[in-house]
Amino acid sequence: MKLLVTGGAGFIGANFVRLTLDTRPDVTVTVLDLLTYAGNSASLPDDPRVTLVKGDIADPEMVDTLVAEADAVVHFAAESHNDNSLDDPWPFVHTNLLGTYYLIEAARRRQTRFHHVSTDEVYGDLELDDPAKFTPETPYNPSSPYSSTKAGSDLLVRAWVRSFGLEATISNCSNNYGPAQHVEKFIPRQITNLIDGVKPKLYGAGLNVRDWIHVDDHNRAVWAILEGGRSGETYLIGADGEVDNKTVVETILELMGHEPTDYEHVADRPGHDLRYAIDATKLREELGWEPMYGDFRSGLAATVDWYHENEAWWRAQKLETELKYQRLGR
Ligand code: NAD
Ligand code: TDX
Repeated sequence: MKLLVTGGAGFIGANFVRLTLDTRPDVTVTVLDLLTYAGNSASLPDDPRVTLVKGDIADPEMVDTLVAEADAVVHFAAESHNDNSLDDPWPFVHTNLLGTYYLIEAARRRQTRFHHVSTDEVYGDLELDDPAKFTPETPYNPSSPYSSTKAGSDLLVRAWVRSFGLEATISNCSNNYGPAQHVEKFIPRQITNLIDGVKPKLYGAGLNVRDWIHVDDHNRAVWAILEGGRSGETYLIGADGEVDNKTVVETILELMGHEPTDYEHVADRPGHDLRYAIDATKLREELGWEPMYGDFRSGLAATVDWYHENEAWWRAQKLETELKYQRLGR
């Protein structure tokens, strides 16, 4: 099987490629990645079964050629960071909307199986005391330029299934953590700050809740959907990992040998979503998926170790990232 993986040099995509090589001896992978600030070819395994093509998913000719050569497409490529989308929304419209459009047009022409990777943020947010969780029936209500462009890309895929018979599935996953995540994101930012002797930065009061899942559990679910998912269906991926940001920071501090109170509050993110929570019943019952990383604290400890052991991977991103946050006042 020949798989085209877009965004395979990013955090989740590169972990997906690694998992694929480890578990599917019959699969070869072509990665299409623009290697933006968020992409890193060093995240990809050095393996003859992987070919990296540097290019833009919004380049229709390149996309058509690569989709024509593939048996299936797994689409991870995106501009993925909310804070950046509040600073400059254009790359989000370009990549998340236009890029997805060109990919599904090529998949339609070539009749190629397509899996679209998306986020729980398309559903907006929940109140802290709301017993509800997001389900595949929850109405779309995105808050930020990032989540609205992801919501738009999901709707394009749904329409291409219904109007043109595209064979496609969609997954909406909660917050991922694990190795090789860019240091702009919450958990790696705090770990690498502490390695650099800088206090963790908590937006606002830190009461916001995210539903954490290990990246390998997300990617095992993507494989389950690719193999067993029904075309046109949306599957929500989550591992019942709700934790508030303050508790995450306190846990990182403890794991790294600091006082749990040794963090600072910084200005809140404008429009900051309060809480995300996933009901993954459909994925569990229909496809038999179960998470393997049940214990967030030990997954977090392994992630802390990864950043200690792989400073060469993240060091080049760190200064630029913190200068950006300084400019944003966060
Ligand atoms: P990331 O920012 O780490 O990686 C994105 C990758 O896409 C990078 O390698 C980048 O170079 C590439 N890319 C960006 N624009 C491109 C373009 N125009 N053409 C080709 N490649 C391009 O993101 P991530 O955290 O790995 O997220 C991957 C996907 O998973 C995204 O679609 C995101 O919306 C979704 N998702 C992420 C999370 C999370 O917690 N990180 C949760 C749910 C869903
Ligand atoms: O320094 C920080 N301090 C802080 O308190 C940073 C960078 C973040 N935060 C807060 C904001 C959020 O409540 O931590 C939480 C997580 O922040 P991010 O890592 O930026 O993630 P989030 O905005 O929740 O979005 C993530 O999950 C869903 C991914 O970036 C998206 O790509 C995915 O779709």
